[in-house]
Amino acid sequence: MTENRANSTAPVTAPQHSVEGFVKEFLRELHFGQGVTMERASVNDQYLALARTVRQYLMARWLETARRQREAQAKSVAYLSAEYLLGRQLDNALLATDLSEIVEEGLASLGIDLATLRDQEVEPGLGNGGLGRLAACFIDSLATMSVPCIGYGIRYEYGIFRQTFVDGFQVEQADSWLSLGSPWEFPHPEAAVTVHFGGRTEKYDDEGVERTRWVPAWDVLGVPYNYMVPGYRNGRVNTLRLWSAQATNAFDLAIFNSGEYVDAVRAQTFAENISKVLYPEDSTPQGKELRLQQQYFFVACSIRDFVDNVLPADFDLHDLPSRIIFQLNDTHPVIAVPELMRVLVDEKKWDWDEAWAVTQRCFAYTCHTLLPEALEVWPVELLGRLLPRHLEIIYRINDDFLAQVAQRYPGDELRLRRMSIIAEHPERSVRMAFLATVAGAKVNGVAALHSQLLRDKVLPDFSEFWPDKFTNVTNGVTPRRFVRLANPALSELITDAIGPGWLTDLARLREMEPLADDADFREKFRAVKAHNKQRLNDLLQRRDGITLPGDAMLDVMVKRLHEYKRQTLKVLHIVSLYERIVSGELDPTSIPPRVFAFGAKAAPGYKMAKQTIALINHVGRTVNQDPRVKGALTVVFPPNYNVTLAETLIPAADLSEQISLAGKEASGTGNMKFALNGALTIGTDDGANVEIRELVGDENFFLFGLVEPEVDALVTAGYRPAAYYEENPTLRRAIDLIASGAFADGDRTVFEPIVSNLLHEDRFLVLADFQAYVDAQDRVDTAYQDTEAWTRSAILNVARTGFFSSDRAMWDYIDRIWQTQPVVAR
Ligand code: CRA
Repeated sequence: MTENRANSTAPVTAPQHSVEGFVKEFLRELHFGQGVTMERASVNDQYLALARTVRQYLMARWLETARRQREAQAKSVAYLSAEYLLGRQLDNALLATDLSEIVEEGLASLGIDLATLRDQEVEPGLGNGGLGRLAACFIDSLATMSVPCIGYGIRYEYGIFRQTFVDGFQVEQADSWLSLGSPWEFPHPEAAVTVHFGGRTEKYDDEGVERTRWVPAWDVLGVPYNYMVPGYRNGRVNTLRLWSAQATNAFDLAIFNSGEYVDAVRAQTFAENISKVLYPEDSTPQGKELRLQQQYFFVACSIRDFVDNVLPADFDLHDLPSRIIFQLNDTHPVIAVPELMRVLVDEKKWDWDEAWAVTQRCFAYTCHTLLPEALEVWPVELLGRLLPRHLEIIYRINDDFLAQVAQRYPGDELRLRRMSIIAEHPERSVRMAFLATVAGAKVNGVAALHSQLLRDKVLPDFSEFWPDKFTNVTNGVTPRRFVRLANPALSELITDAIGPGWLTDLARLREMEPLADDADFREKFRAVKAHNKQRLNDLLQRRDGITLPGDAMLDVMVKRLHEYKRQTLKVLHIVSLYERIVSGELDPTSIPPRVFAFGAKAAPGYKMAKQTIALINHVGRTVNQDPRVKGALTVVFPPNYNVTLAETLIPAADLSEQISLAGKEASGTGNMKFALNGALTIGTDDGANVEIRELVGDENFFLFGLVEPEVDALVTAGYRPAAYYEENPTLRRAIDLIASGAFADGDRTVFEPIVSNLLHEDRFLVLADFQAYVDAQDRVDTAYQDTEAWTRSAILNVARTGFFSSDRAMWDYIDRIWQTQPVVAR
């Protein structure tokens, strides 16, 4: 071995873990990476240099993790998700490397304020809401648990839109999160993968065996961008690999050769459109062709990557299930199933049955919804045009599956039609959830109630056919980001009380339970809340010019705007309080002052949701300006709710609003974040609320509303919302006030669609639950006035909700679905 070669295998080492070590590297990054001097450096230069410096501390661990992984040949989880709602990276990296203090001190010695640089980071908003944030929590947990995982997804050039308000109405702006530089990503253009689309299939004779090949019409390149996923102080750094679409040379050349230079450049844009923008619909897919292109694009790249690059060159693919489990995050990546079949049958020339046996063991499917409109279906016409070979494979999978069903239930035609992966009406289409269920080794829902309803209501024939395939894993959230980083004051209080072990073993929060009865501790707990409210106030002032009244209950509803989540019910409550005060029925000094805080984005094409946003803003404007309710009721709605805002808003909350119609919210994860940060929940018997209430106890939770079987019965019997309006004067006066135009400068037309929807349709039973909700809110008011008892409940919420750590969720996946093992350092 030559001298040079020997050097090239020298271990990669991190910069010194000291203030001097950090400052030296930081200045080097500033000078040689950014090409500026300290005197000339902008805040952005400083931020980029800082990010690159912190990255260096993780690099050795990252390379070492990859080496260890190759050596151990352990089974990996490949998490396939169209969304990762990561949130800011800098703080998380500082926490993982335990560098916060060093960096703060080092920067201060150079006259730089760490907080200012933190604020410079634009969060990667590559997801819509719960599903994308869940994926981000899961990869954080797996890294922290030393479980091999590679996250696969799409590097959208534009993430979730930036929301602004114009006259109270939502206006969307493009989220160009990459425009100031992207120091956390590592592009590898040399490792690009080709993905095919369109064309036709043809049969050919392969030494006496008839085979099929796909003759595609066009290609794009998938360029991998790697991101570090650091475990919490355990020396492990997993990888998130997001794919970016680029035009292939061949694609360009064909057009270049025809002399159409400008068209060729335009064609490039066509290919690159695939990863251009995240679809902004949260659980209501629009069935757009480009979306199917996105889905196929990223799973084709990911399977190719795993088979060709992650596995050793001589790997026998028959052993694939011992090395990988592809976890399908909802149906978005399900086209991976026919893609793996295509690779095995067409490219590797396996028999169908042999390929199917392996494929079936390589996939598992998580369903995240119960809403029928959220279950993806792709028209056969579209799928066949874009992916003709995959459509054939899906047909074959369906034929074989239906043959099995027919064998078990001879003559049951109706059942066959119900269970077919191909739906015939309203147009011939592929039911992706059925395909995922047929192919997946396991199918899970995301909360106990959801998994039950999934079996009983959404996929009953399938759960009868394969009872053992179905399981539950209740969602969780990462305590590193949502407690430690979001709530440093509470974290310190907890660590002082029970030591630091809770951060990686959240069930240990239980040890705090006795402290709920300790007056001294309660006092400290309240001081933490007050501090967090102050911090929120500072942020909102800086960000939006909003000032919160001091010393009010903070009642928060943050989540995507969707009718089933019932922001309208919350608005009706506020309007009703306002109306009762203004009409003299309610003495404003008899209730504790409240701030109602909202955060919500509406899908740009979702009219009712956008109207609701406008209604909240208009009600807010009226209420906040009216001297008769001043001090008692305040409404705030900061625009552009995102992970970064959540991190300051949630720790300040007293009351968490989780008021979806029972049976509609699969799980919720915001509900968990609030409870863990010491807010009490007012909620329906829905999603993970059920489990939160079981754990914290009825007396520490404000339950209201119809339960799922009651909802079902009411709808079946014929629900008539107007009856509630007619019979309940409080409700009637609130609705009438909205209808009168009182919140729209007298214009009765502006909110007419909301009013008439409530009175004549009300799909989500807002009016049916109104009185129960108002009564529960009265109980909240009473409870809040007993400060000591309220604090006790808040502490018990924290102490009893350790179950909702995403670490626990990951152990459940490992145990019930993946059968993987952590890989520990030797
Ligand atoms: N919209 C559910 O509605 C759930 C998350 C994560 C959702 C939430 O109740 O907490 O998933 N469903 O499991 C979804 O995206 C496609 O379906 C969500 O985020």
